[in-house]
Amino acid sequence: MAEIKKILIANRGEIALRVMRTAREMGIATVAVYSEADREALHVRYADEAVCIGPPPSSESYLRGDKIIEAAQRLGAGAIHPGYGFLSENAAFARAVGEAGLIFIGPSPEAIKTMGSKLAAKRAAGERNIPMVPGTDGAITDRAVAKQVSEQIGYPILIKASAGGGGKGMRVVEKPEDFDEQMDRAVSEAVSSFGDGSVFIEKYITSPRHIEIQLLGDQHGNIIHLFERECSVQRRHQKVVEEAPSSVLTPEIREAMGRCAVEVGHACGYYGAGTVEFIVDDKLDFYFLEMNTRLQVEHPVTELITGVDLVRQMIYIAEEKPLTIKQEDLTIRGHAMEVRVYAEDPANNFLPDVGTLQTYVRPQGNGVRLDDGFEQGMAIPIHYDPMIAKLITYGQDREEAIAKMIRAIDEYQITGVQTTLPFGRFVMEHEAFRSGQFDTHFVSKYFTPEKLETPADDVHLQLAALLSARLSAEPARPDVRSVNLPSRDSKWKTQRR
Ligand code: MV4
Repeated sequence: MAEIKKILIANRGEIALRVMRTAREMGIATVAVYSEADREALHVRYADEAVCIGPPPSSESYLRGDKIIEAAQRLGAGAIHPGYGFLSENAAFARAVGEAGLIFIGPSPEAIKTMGSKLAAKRAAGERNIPMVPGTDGAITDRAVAKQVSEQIGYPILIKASAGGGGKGMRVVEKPEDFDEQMDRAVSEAVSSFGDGSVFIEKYITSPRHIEIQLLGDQHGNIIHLFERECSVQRRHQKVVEEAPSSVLTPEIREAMGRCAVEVGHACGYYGAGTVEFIVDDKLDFYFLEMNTRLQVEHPVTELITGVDLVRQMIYIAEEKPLTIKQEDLTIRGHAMEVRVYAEDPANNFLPDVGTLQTYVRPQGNGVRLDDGFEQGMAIPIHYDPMIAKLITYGQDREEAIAKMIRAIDEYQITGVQTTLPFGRFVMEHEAFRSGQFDTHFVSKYFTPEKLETPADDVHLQLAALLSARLSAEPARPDVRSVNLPSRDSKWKTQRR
């Protein structure tokens, strides 16, 4: 068994901080790496030591595995945690870390590689009786055969790139006449995006829910699941709201999905934290889609309903310790909700809106967790993902988690950049969301910018009221309440710059 005493975190922003916090709780020293754009970043300040690894572009910094490994060796960090994104699902990096005599806090390079190919993942799962969407067994080599298979499956069908991810390289074909055109597009997109033109066909499930199962596996062959997360509310394959548990699963289906997910894990000798992604149709039939071999953005909702610190478990697993959590000991307690806060303008087609956080006041209180990486006055760099924070709430049940989310969104004050907070509030207030009757089309079906409460007039009225109150008031008596806390019907959540 290898004891980890110092971890280098090969990431930035909220996830770098998230990992460092657990490391610190465990008495493990932390090393941050950062680009020239992140000199002042919180993850750099929080870490025990920090190393600049290059210019702002990711390709010259956070994606430079060689520099990161060298930094770990130089500072005596025995292990590297990759977070999500960047190098987290790069099998060559995981291998290089091991070859440098360091511990990669994550799965084996082989498991990363297998699951990085959707076809290889389906092949591995296919040997274990996991339900899968009807489709071709392997990559399409003969177009005539592929067309025939599509007729058998029944239109609409979906062409997917084996190397694809995040919805890239996916093409819906509604009718046989469109087959050739869409196939050409899918292949050329797969080649240009992934350098691999392998595509396969599946029946298109028209209104699915996206439900994923969290796994933990140790290096001794034990794998457990930590129930599901529902991630159906997404926009152009970018998740916006996640929750646990899902409001549609019955205990029986939950258990069946959990067992299937564990089987998928065994199929590739999985260890570390991983997520098995399913789609669920309107009859609650579920189908395995793919596996993500990293800690996911939305992992906190699982932590809140299970009480398990997933990062702590990842570190134990990397130290070759056997899992001490037994499947039968795990239960779901309460309900957790997560809203991703992006520096994007939901009133303007979610255009990225970088700038400086002029005001940044965090929500607090019972049942609120905020994972972020910024402070008031900081600029959001243009070089990286525009996610500012994850706002997570926990309640005894779904209604309570939603109520806390709305309250927390209203307390959260951000000015200087537009954010997706008003959009998160729109989702929380929507009848389809509240009733649990939604699928992956929720956003395109229900959202238009006019749905946002953007009473610019109200803001002006409020400012005018505030100003006149100030002007007529006795010489500056600090009135903390009017400055920092929203009134019940405050509309400052949608405040414009
Ligand atoms: C599907 C599907 C319908 N039928 N596969 C999108 C991303 C990738 N992980 C898989 N995706 C889908 N695969 C079949 N056979 C619909 C989607 C899909 C989707 C899935 C999960 C969450 C959001 C989605 C949005 C659009 C399409």
